[in-house]
Parts: sequence; structure tokens; C-alpha cells
Amino acid sequence: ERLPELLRRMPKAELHIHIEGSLEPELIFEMARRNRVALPYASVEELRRAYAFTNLQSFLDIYYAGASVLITERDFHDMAWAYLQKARADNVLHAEIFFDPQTHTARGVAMETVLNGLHQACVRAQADLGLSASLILCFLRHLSEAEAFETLEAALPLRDKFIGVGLDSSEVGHPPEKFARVFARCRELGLHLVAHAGEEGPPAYVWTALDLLKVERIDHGVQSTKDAQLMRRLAQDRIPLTVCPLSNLKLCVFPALGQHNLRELLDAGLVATVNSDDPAYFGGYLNDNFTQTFAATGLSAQQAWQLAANSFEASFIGADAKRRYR
Ligand code: ES4
Ligand code: ZN
Repeated sequence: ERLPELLRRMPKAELHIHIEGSLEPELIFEMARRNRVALPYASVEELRRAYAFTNLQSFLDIYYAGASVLITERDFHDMAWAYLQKARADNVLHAEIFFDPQTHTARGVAMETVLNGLHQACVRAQADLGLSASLILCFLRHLSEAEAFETLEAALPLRDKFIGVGLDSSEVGHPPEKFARVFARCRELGLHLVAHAGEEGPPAYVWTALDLLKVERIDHGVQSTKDAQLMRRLAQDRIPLTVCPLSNLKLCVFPALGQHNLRELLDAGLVATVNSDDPAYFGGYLNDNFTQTFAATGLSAQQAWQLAANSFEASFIGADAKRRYR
């Protein structure tokens, strides 16, 4: 069997996908029309031409603008349902999906609208596609600790609709320790904990995500290879890294896919996984990430199976379900 076919047909879990980053330009324009939201772009083509990023912040500015068309429960459902169907076509059997409630509540959209719409799509995915999907609420790290606490309070009446919390948005200048008390509270509540760290930021941010936030996984974490002691810690404690190769390429974290350090992470014995991050913005869904990265770096079939196994090991599905995927 050719490697691209193996990569496509392997059952996998996706653990690092921002649902707002799955909103395709066509859907942005359709929702802008039906909700009468004005866009600073005249056409789908003009919007797509703006997708030329130089770093994380240059992407985030456009990503938050795109999310401004999401108003109703139906919008949130339609966005997530479109992603889940694409994920199923990529043989994704389980997805843990980030959402950014503050991007919406700041515009006057209710927390309930966001969570109900996204959750309905997850329920439908299990019923219609046999794909299990759960939600992870992300705090925006460029906003304050107080705003994160307010967001948590607003979400707690809907506690049964999400399984954990994460930390995303502009990394440099907003270290994990800014949110130590919020994460401590989430831990008491029994929520799963993850955080973006070491995407653009230094290995020090990965250390504090682990030791101060007590996260169970690191999102990105690719800067960890700069710190040998950190690499030993991640390997020994089997802390998964949710790596997003096309994202790293498009945000210029690596100059070319062939220069990506995924092989180095695997060779060091880390529980690395492959994910799509913001597939509508970065040029591909999960299988595109696998096929393009394997073509550029020359990883093997054995490493493909390792990455698929890692994705289920790193997931928050129960121990019984995990055994079924081994
Ligand atoms: C993100 Cl690539 C990336 N990094 C940090 N925060 C994000 N939110 C959406 N995509
Ligand atoms: Zn991300």
C-alpha cells in the first residue's frame, strides 16, 4: 500500500482544532448575508487573498474578523457540523474541539447560544457519523485573568456540554502563569486541562504550563526541542504534544515543512500527534496535514501508525474506549 493511502485510511483522533478556524470563506459570506453583518472584504476570493500570514498575530487578526459573522445557535451548529463531516471523511473517529467563547460573548452573543449550537453538532456527529466529539473551552490569553474567571462562571451552568479548558491566542507576553488561579479552579471542578505553549513562545512557557497550570497536554510545544531537560520531562511523563504542521508552516514557525521537527519529537520518544489547528486558514484538514508532512519529511509507515496510536492515547476518551483503539 502506498503511504498516502495508509495515512488517509488510518483511524485517528483529532485533538487540536479551533472550531472557529474551520469556518470556510464561503460559509463566512453566507452567514454575513443571512445575519446582515458587514465584512471588510468584497468577495470570497478577496478574503482568501488576505490569508498570507507572517506570524501568529497576523493570522489572529483575520481569524477574529471571520468569527464576527457567527450570531445564532444555527450558525454555531452549521460551522461545527461542516467540520465534523470533513473530519469523518478523513477517518477521524474522535475529535476534541476548541472553541473561544470570549470572541462571541464580547460581541453580545450569549454563552448558551455558542455552547448549545456546538453541542448539538457533536450529538449529531455521534448519531449520524459514529464520530465521538467533545468540546474544550479556551480562554483568550491576551485578555485578563478576571475576564477568564467571568467566562468560566458564565459557562458553568452548561458544565455538562464541555470536558475541559485550554488557553489560546497571542502567546508571547502572555505566559501561562497569568492564568494559574483560573486553572486551579478548573482543576477543582474536574475539568481536563490543556494549554497552547511553545508555539512561538519559549520552552519556559511549556515548563510553567506543566508545573503551574498542571495541564495534561501541551498544544503545539514544538519549541521544546530547544531545551533538552524539558524533552526528558515530556518523554518521562508521557505528556502529549498536539503538533500542527501546516499551521506551523503558514505562521512561519518553520521555514518549510521539510524543516519541521516532528521526526525529532518522535525520535525522542514523545507522545506527538498530528492535527489541523485552523484548517480553513492553513490550507488543509487532518489528512492534508499527514500527507503533506510525510511527503516533505520522509517519515515512515511505522511512524504513521505511531502517530495514530498516539492520538488515541493522548485523547480524553475513557480507558475502556482507549483499549479498543490499541
Ligand atoms: C490559534 Cl494557531 C493558534 N495559536 C494560538 N491561538 C489560536 N487560536 C486559533 N488558532
Ligand atoms: Zn491552536
